[in-house]
Amino acid sequence: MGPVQKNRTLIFTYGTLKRGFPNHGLIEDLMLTGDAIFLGVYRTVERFPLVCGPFHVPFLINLLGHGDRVWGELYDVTAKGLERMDELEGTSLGHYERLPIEIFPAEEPADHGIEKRIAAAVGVEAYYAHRSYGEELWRSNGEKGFCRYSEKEASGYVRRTERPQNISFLQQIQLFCSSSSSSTSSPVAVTD
Ligand code: PCA
Repeated sequence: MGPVQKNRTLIFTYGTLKRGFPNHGLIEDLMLTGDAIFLGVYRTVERFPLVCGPFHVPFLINLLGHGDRVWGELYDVTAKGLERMDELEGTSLGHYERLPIEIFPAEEPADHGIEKRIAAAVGVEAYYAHRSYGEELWRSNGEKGFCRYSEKEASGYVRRTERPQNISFLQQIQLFCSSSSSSTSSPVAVTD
């Protein structure tokens, strides 16, 4: 293992980026060039809602104290790796927002230099549901979450390329929220 480098960010992944899940290919690509390093299985110190939205896409919601301590995987990524991940998560489009999170090792860390890596990193961050819809998404899931995005949750996942192209991701989220919450009126029609 080479020296711990600066300008790296630790990313806690909890959804489709994890090993065995549909977007892990991106991390695999990044690992080939040293732009991502797997550090181990971690859990959040605090409880957070973890829910599924449209297409079984997982969302961690920034509502501390609700839900469970969430399980995920920690990666050390370079600036280049981070850029690719931000792009996938649509941070500039308001899909997810990358914010700090506190975590602890749930298993023996994969990397023994972990303390040094944590010290050298800019911070540990995760991709949360954007604040513009996070709370609403939590409510429309009946305020029920899970502690781990597992095969069961992921089994209905629809890849971006296979989703309807005539409606944006944020519109899909709105549609999901309005059709699954009992308190609101009928869902918005998305016909042309
Ligand atoms: N990808 C990111 C955020 C949600 C998702 O599916 C992750 O796995 O952490």
